[in-house]
Formats: sequence, C-alpha cells, structure tokens
Amino acid sequence: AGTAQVADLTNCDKEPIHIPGAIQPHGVLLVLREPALIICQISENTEALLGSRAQELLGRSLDSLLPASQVASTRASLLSDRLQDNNPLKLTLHGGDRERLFNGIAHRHQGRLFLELEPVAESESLPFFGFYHQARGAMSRLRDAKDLRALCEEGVREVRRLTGFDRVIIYRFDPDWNGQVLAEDRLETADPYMGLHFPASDIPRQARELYVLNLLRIIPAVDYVPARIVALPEEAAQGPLDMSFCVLRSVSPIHLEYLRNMGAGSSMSISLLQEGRLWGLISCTHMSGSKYVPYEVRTACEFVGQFMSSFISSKEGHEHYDQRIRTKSIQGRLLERMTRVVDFAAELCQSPPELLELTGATGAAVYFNGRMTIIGKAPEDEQLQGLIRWLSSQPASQEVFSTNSLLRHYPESEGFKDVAAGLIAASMSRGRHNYVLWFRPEVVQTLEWGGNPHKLVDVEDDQLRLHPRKSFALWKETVRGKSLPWKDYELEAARELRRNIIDIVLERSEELLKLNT
Ligand code: BLA
Repeated sequence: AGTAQVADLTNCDKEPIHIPGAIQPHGVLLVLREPALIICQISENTEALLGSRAQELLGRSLDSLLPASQVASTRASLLSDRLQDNNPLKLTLHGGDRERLFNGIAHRHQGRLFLELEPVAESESLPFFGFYHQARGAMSRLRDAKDLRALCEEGVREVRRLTGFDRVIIYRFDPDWNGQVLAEDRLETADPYMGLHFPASDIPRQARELYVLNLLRIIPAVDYVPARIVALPEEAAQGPLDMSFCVLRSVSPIHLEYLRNMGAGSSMSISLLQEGRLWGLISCTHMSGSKYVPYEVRTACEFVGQFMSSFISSKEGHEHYDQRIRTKSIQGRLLERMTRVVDFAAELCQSPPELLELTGATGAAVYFNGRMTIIGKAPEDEQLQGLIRWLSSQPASQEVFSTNSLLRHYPESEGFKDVAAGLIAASMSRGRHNYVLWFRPEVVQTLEWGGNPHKLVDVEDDQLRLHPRKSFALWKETVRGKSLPWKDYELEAARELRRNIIDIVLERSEELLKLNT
C-alpha cells in the first residue's frame, strides 16, 4: 500500500491494467477454491444482483447459492479441465426476493478458478439456430471478400449488424504501433473516422500485449462505478488478483476519460491477430448512451474476428501478388521504351509516367552524364545537385539507398521535404555519379492532398486533452518529415530497373567498341 502508481499521460504503459482490484458492476465476479467451490474472493456489488452482502457470501460454497437441481451439473462443469467449453453456464441463483438467470463464464488462471456471472435479460436469448445462420452467412461473405479492403468492410458491417453499435471501425497497427482506420460502418450522424491515424500511445504496450491473449473486451457503460474485490484474509495475503482473462475486468480510468471525451457511452473491441501478433482491432463505440452486448453475441463477434484474422494474410497476399504482377508489366514496358531510343535517360522521364508508377513515387529525377531530367514533383535543380553531391560523398555501400525520412540522414532536405521526405536513390556507376532518384512527399502532406476526411477542431482546447482528434494531431506531429514507407516490391522494382539500365549501358558501350575497332 502507498506505492501504487497513479497512471497519467506520461506513464500510460506502466499502468498494471491486469490487476485493477475491481470489476465493472454489470456482473459479479467470484473466485472459487476447488474442490469445495468455496467463495474466497468476490466483488462487492452482490446485493443488487444476488441479494446478499459480499461479506456474507465469502467463505460459503457456491452450492449454497444454487437450486438443488443445478448443483451436480454445475460442479461437474466447473471442476472439469476444459471448463471453458461449457461457457456460458446457465445458472439460476436465488437472489433476495426472486430467482434470476445468469450466464456463468468460467476460466482458470494461475491456479485460480474464476466464475463471472452476468444477468440474462428476458429478451436476449438468441436461439442457437438463429446464431448459426447468422454466423454462416457472415463466414461466407468474409471468405468471398476479394481483397483486404473488402474483407475489412464486410467485417465492420457484420459486427455492426450483430451488435447495433453506432460506430464500428477496423484499426490496423503499423510497425511502430500507430494505427490507421481502414474501414468504418457508422450511424450517418456520427463523425467519420475513416482514414484517420492515431499514435501508438492511444493503446499502450501492456494493453496490446493483453489483447493478444484475450480477444474481446467490453465496457457497457463508461460512467460505471467500479466494484472492488473482497477476499478471505489468507487469499488477500497471496497478492493481487490477476484478471487478465476476466470479462468484467475494470478498465483503465485514462481510457474511460478518452471514451467520455469522444462522446462514447460504451465501447467494445475485438483483436485481429497475424502470426501471434496484434495486427489490428475491430473497435466499436456507442454514442447514444450505454450498451450491453450479451455473451452469445460477443462470442459471435469473436468468431468474426477470428475468421477475419485467418483471411487477412491471404487477402493481403493477393494484393501484393497483384501489385507484383503490375510492377512486372511496367518494368517490361519501360525496358522496351529504353531500348528503342538513344537517349534512354530522357525517355524514362517522358509521359506516361511509368517511372513513377514503378515505385509508387510522386516525383523522380534521372541524372546521367551530367544531365538532369525530372518528372512529377521534384526538388529544384540546385537542391538536386546538392543531394547528388551528398549521395556520392557517402561511403560507397548500397547500390540502392532508400529512406522514408531523408531529413534524418540529410538535414539539408528540410527545404524540400514537401516533395522529397522519402527517397530511393539507385546509383548507376561508381565514378560518374549517375543516379535515378525517386521522391515521396511528407506523409502529412499526402493526407491533406488525399483529402483529410476530418475537419480538425481547435486541438488546444483542454477538453480535447484525450480525444481521437487530438490523437490524430499528435500522430501528425510524430510523422513530420516522414514519407510513407517504401514497400519491398517497390524497392525490388528500383533494383531491377537499375540492373536493366546497367545492362543497356554496357551493351551500348560494347557496340561502340566494336564500331571503333
Ligand atoms: C485501450 N484504447 C484502448 C482501446 C481502444 C483504444 C480501442 C481498447 C479498449 C476498448 O475496447 O475500448 C483507442 N478507441 C481508441 C481509438 C479510437 C477508439 C484510437 O474508438 C478511435 C476512434 N489512451 C490514450 C492515452 C493513454 C491511453 C494517452 O489515448 C494513456 C496515457 C490508455 N487505452 C489506454 C489504456 C487502455 C486503452 C490503458 C487499456 C484499457 C483496458 O483494457 O484496461
């Protein structure tokens, strides 16, 4: 006691979110000692749901809360090695003046048996058959999606249809854990978040680690009052309760503040994994108040997430395959054009702009035998001369140099980062400093050219300290001076073009030699 750290904006990733010592109060958490199923820890909010005070329930057996007819089957389920297969247990508990039906969600973790009880509303019993039909339809639509974008669009539609959240987005992490919204299905009146980027700090490291293990989480009411866990003395002595796998786990107050600031009453998110890593999230928010999603519907959403995860790599693979095929055909056409003419350097910079398409650049320059030709958006001639002097003064190492942050290597590029924050430089010869250069602008500029979907409000407003819009602005700061990264196949295309040019040059000099002898 006394050493607990208060989480704030500077130490987000230190907050121990797996041991909050409390739950969200829409259900009750029990920790049971096997084999007698003695209640050794319990959340304080039992009076409303079970009709007795938590202190009265501590030390009693779960059996004493069950109708006689359910004791044997409940024990068999809970004491089984594969207890999770039986979730949810349908338990009738007599709480005070009446009986109530609960979904019992059980798991074991670190040798402890957890049972979480969520009251079942009359209206929510989705018959298995209806669920099966919905899931089957969803599966085939996800499987048939033609590419990653279609898969994500189908995914958000499906989850929104299953749950009725006001907004469902798919959020993909980049290699630095910043996120981008790839797909969105929302109430027409909600702000669009499509295309926005958010910094890694919005979902800190320990949360991302937890979400790899535990695939779905829900916050039905962001204004909830947490219910603390009370324990028998000998239990309390064993240290804090690890709630990594609890569905009722109380969530980070900082995140709750974030949600409230964005006007959300409720939130749910589902992990999307690739090769054991968090690839992205399906994130749902409800703007019109709180929203509880029944266990069966959550399970259906978790399935949608797992299906999506299993299709992502093949859909992404398709996309890369298509792009590779396109690159090949551009390469073929460029080669054909170069061999046809004497001045291939000039030809490379003629329209159609295949040289740009080859690497997905917005500008390029070819510097050959002292002559500069450019295409698209490129730095001024003097700036290019300076860049080439710098490139050729570098220790001769790579034949193709590339970066998405030229500023970091060459601070003089500050003056032209709006056209060349990213660079590929293919060197054609050692002595003569012949180069093909490709450029990309700062990513922030790309966004604005691409039509920023969101008119930013004044981000200095204190209310926005924690807000997606503020996050978007923060993310923009972190990518100042950087371009979108070059993809592997784009770099490979640059290397291939370099080999082609060297071949042509060699061939021509041999022809010249023959003529001269
Ligand atoms: C968790 N942050 C999350 C989660 C999401 C986001 C989806 C998962 C929990 C959930 O399902 O609600 C972020 N939600 C977003 C984003 C959008 C959205 C980007 O709807 C955009 C539309 N968060 C911050 C900062 C900190 C922070 C600055 O912005 C820390 C200082 C913390 N976010 C934080 C923590 C969690 C979190 C600690 C984990 C919550 C938990 O599981 O306990």
